[in-house]
Amino acid sequence: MLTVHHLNESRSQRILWLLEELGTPYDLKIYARNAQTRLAPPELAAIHPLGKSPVITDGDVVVIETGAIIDYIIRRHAGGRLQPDPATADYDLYMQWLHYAEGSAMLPLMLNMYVGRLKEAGAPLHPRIESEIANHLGFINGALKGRQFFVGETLTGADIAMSFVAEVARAQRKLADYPLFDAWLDRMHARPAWKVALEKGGPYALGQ
Ligand SMILES: N[C@@H](CCC(=O)N[C@@H](CS)C(=O)NCC(=O)O)C(=O)O
Repeated sequence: MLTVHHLNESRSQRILWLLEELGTPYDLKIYARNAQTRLAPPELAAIHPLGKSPVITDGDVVVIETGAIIDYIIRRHAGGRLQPDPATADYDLYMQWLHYAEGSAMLPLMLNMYVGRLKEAGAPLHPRIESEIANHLGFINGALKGRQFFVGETLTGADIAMSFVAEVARAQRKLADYPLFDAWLDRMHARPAWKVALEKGGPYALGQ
């Protein structure tokens, strides 16, 4: 049985959403962040030495990293549902979004969060951080022109991977200038599986 080791208010919410969309059975273990530091509790490091979430276990197999987990679940537990046919160009685009979400898009948003904690001391870094955020959100918004989903005509793991980017951008009040990405997030929030995943994993409260 697949087990999702879920940290409250975190990226692992995406994995719950994926599993609810697929209707794949899973066990859920919830870990609570330290209220002061927001770090994961030490019990998570017993699952994987990084002590981060998401992490899944499947028998003896331990998988970390959102994109790899989405790929693993879709290949091993879903018969390839929620991804394009690997022989198609859509699959190449799908892989791009799966890697891009954490590999590129999250970096300036995370920098904004951490540098924001420096208050005035961080001021010299903000112009560069803001221009990088605008670069990425502009690219993402443009990619959604004329589309309901990131790839093809239906939901894929790419939408699931990209959801945390949208959540954090919205929490940082960055989405107003990117209406296609903003509206896409509203559409994802309206999905029944999203709502079930939120009930199980608990709401996001990602303010800085
Ligand atoms: N790129 C990784 C990031 C994992 C990550 O940093 N997770 C955060 C939650 S959003 C975490 O576990 N933070 C708690 C900690 O660092 O102690 C992924 O997407 O899986």
